Amino acid sequence: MGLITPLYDDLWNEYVLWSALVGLFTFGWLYHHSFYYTAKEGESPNVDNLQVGVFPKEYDNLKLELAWFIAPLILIIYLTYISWAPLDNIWSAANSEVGYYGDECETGESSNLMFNDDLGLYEANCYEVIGIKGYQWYWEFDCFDLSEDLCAVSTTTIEGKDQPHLSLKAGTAYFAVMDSNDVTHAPWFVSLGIKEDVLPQQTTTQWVLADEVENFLLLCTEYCGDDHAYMIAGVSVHA
Ligand SMILES: [Cu+2]
Repeated sequence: MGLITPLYDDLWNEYVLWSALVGLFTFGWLYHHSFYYTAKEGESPNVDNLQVGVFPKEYDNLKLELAWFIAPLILIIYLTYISWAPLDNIWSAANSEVGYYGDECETGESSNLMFNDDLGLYEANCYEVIGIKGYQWYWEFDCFDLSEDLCAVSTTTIEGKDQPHLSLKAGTAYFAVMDSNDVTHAPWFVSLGIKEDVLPQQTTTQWVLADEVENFLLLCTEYCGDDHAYMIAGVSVHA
C-alpha cells in the first residue's frame, strides 16, 4: 500500500466523481446548445444579426457570469482543501515539525511503520536513509551504513538482463536522498505508487514506506534517452 493509503483512494474517488460531474454538465450543455442553436430549415443562419467584432451587449447576464466564476472557484477551493493532508504527507521534509516519520533512526532503533486509522496515513517512530542515483541507463542504490537486514544491494535478472536490486525491510520508513549523474530521471516504486524526479547537481528526496512483504519493479518515468525503457531495478521488501 505504501503512501497510497485509504485516504488517497478517497481522494481519487472524489476527484473522479467531480471530473465526471463537471464533464457531464459541460459536454451535456455543449451538446444541447449545439443543436438548440442550429438554424432551422429555411431559417436565416443569423437570426440574432450578430456582427463580426461586435459583442452583443443585450445578451449580457451578470448573474450567469458570476455563477460561472463562483461555482468553479468554490469547487477548486474545496478540492485544494481535501488534497492538503495527502500532499503534506507526501511532501513533508525529514525532521520537519509536521513530519510523520520522526527523526532518523539511531542504530538498533526500530522504525516501526504503522498505519494510523484516524489520520488515514502512515506514521513511524523514525526513518532510515537510503540513496538513489540515476545514470543513463541504470539505477544505483546506496545503503550507507545500514545493516544488511534493513538495506541490501545486489543484482537480479529482469527480462534476461542483469539489473540492480534493492532489498528493504517491511515495517520501515525509508527516506530516499536522490540525484542524477547526467539527465533527469524519475524512480517509480510501482507497487508503492510513488515517484519523484532526480536531477543532476541537485538533491531531491522521497519517502519510501515499505509496509508489506512484496517484490516489485522500480522503473524510470522521466524520458532520459535511448534505453529509458530498460532502466529497471528490482525491489523486494522482506519480513
Ligand atoms: Cu531514466
